Amino acid sequence: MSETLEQIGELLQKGNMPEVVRLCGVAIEEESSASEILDALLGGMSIIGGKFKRNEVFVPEVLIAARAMNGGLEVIKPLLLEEGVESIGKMLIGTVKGDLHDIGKNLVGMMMTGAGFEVIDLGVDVSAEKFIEAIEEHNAEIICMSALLTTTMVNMKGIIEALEEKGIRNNVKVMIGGAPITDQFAKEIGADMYAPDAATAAEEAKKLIA
Ligand code: B1M
Repeated sequence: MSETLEQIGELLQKGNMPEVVRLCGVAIEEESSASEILDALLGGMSIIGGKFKRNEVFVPEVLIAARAMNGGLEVIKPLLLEEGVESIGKMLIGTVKGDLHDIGKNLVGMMMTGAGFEVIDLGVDVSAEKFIEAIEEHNAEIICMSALLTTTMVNMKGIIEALEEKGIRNNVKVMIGGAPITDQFAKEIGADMYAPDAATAAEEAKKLIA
């Protein structure tokens, strides 16, 4: 790993967003690939995640690290996206009600855009009502839900039930993901697809609408 990539991981852990953003630009100039820079960002975030779990750092530190991560992602976004790709389908993406984690969701959105989807990002804390309104407004073919908390993953089931009650469940494919989500859980709640990471999500989404 280059010195710049190492520094990116270290500065991300310190939550130094301006430097992470600057060094992502330097790494691009040094011809590091988008996936190498992404690995450096994710590596730093994973160390923070471990420290958070062990109570060595707390919410404020994690929050500023997350801001630095999102800043870095914005810099490499153009590299992750293929240029001039025609839309192959319309997709909604959001983190479910009660959940504010958006880094994984943003990454999935970028990979989906790169795969050729028109992605409408509903943000975080998205209710069933908001998903339904957006499906109707945008005539979306796929909805992608993200959840990072064991307490919010259950809300995915509620959203699928709301689609059924509204009579539109068969109009859309439902994909889910996030750290606590498993294939088994996806089957239990009646989702069409579970993806463990952003790259797989994009591959599976293409298959879903093929
Ligand atoms: Co939170 N947090 N957090 N947090 N946080 C976790 C998730 C936790 C595992 C940490 C821990 O204790 N070890 C834990 C959850 C425990 C549990 O539920 N079992 C936790 C907790 C407890 C909390 C709070 C409750 C803490 C508190 O307040 N006491 C609180 C909840 C707030 C809320 O949401 N209501 C909270 C708050 C926060 C911050 C705000 C500080 C911050 C989020 C900032 C932000 O997102 N803008 C934060 C962070 C950053 C984390 C950790 C450290 C990192 C998450 C992350 O971004 N990872 C996390 C620990 C960890 O995961 N190791 C943790 C990087 C990201 C790229 O991975 O999101 O998993 P991930 O996405 C992956 C895949 O999951 C997949 O693709 C991505 C990779 O390619 N994927 C999908 C994700 N969504 C998908 C959707 C798809 C497909 C794939 O659709 C098809």
